Amino acid sequence: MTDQFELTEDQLAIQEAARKFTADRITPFAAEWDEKHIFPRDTIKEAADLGFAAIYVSEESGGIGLGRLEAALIMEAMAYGCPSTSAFISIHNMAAWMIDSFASDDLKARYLPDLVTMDRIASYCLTEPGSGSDAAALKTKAVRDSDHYVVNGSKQFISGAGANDVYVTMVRTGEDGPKGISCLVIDKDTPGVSFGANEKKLGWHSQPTAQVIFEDARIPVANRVGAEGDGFRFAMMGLDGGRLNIGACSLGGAQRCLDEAIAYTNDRKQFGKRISDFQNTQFMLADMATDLEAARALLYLAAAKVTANAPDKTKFAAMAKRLSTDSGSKIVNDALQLFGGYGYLQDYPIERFWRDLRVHSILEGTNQVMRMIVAREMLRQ
Ligand code: FAD
Ligand code: 2MC
Repeated sequence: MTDQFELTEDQLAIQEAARKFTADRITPFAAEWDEKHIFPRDTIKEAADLGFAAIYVSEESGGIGLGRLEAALIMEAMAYGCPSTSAFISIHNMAAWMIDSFASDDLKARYLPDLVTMDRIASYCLTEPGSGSDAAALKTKAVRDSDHYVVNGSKQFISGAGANDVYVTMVRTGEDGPKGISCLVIDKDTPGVSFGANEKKLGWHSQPTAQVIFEDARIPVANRVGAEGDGFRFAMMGLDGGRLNIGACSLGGAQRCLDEAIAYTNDRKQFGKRISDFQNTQFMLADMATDLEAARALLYLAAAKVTANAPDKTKFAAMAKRLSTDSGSKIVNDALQLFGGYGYLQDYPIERFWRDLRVHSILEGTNQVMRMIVAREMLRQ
């Protein structure tokens, strides 16, 4: 091991702070949030007090101005307690970063102070009922009327919809395809903005998911982020970081289940022996640990590339999201197997992690789309 592959003292300190916050404020409560579908707004606000709502928002705008590796460390640590809550905070970070990076000074001044403290929480709205993977086919229309846009359409599967205060929304202001898309910051209480019913989901119970519906909603032109036609690029750049964080949430969840599996198999006896004495158990634990370290190494590398704005950052973020989320789910599934029937019960945390991590292979771009991004870039070279 050389220094080249070690975290710095600052990175270890931020990781330790996130682990302590998780142990004190997330892990003891996560099962109840899941079971009772509690959205832990107070805990999320406490995370913001540590800077975790604006990890890569600049210090000038009130954020803590860290890089994507630090963000991944924080998300991974919080996911050790609750992947759903960690991912929810990640989405807010993505939306806040888009405003900080691309919005006018006026828009930043109006929104960022409350977003960095999470006095207001932001959603990211790209997906529509008719456009999921093919995001550039979105149809929500924003028609210019003097100094406003009149917005009509709907967004599907929006994390935080109905609970959150601010909606960073991709809309069509021009031609078909990616170049006709713009990005608007939309307030919850705007007349013409409403929300669908809270979706009933397999996991991610600590946060609501719903449609956002726009019916002649009048949004000031001053709430546009960047120029007309820039929205798709901004949305994709946001997702480069979001995908790292989702991957990190899978790593954190998988680490937790691996640790639980080690403890359980050391304790549980069958055939007069500890389960961990069977070679099958040892080989499974060894493979789980190996796959986790491999995924973590790729994710940390990809995070460093996104921070450095490396030319191959999008490809690496897609590779890392794909590997971390697929490996994470496999590790949790293997942990569940090692728990036998008890893994299937809510008495132990494994089944919650199994449910929470499953969606990471679907959202922020399915793992098929991740392969498409990687292959496209490989074949272009
Ligand atoms: P589809 O695009 O219809 O895909 C269906 C299947 O076809 C998938 O397996 C897909 O991989 C495959 N497929 C599609 N195209 C191809 C292709 N070219 N090649 C090979 N296979 C292909 N979106 C937001 O904008 N904001 C959010 O906050 C948000 N939160 C979410 C929270 C949850 C709990 C969920 C479930 C989703 C959320 N999403 C959000 C939406 C999410 O990003 C989409 O579900 C995802 O991008 C896939 O879109 P889709 O569901 O329409 O599936
Ligand atoms: N960074 C900067 N620019 C990018 C980019 C990136 N990562 N990705 C694409 N672009 C640019 C690209 O360069 C091009 O611009 P130009 O023509 O000037 O070169 C433009 O955007 C269009 O890109 P493509 O030609 O690649 O667009 P296409 O429509 O073929 O496919 C695809 C893009 C499939 C990668 C995109 O639609 C995608 O990522 N789909 C998945 C959708 C998704 O991830 N949804 C997640 C919703 S959020 C969520 O789930 C949450 C839980 C929050």
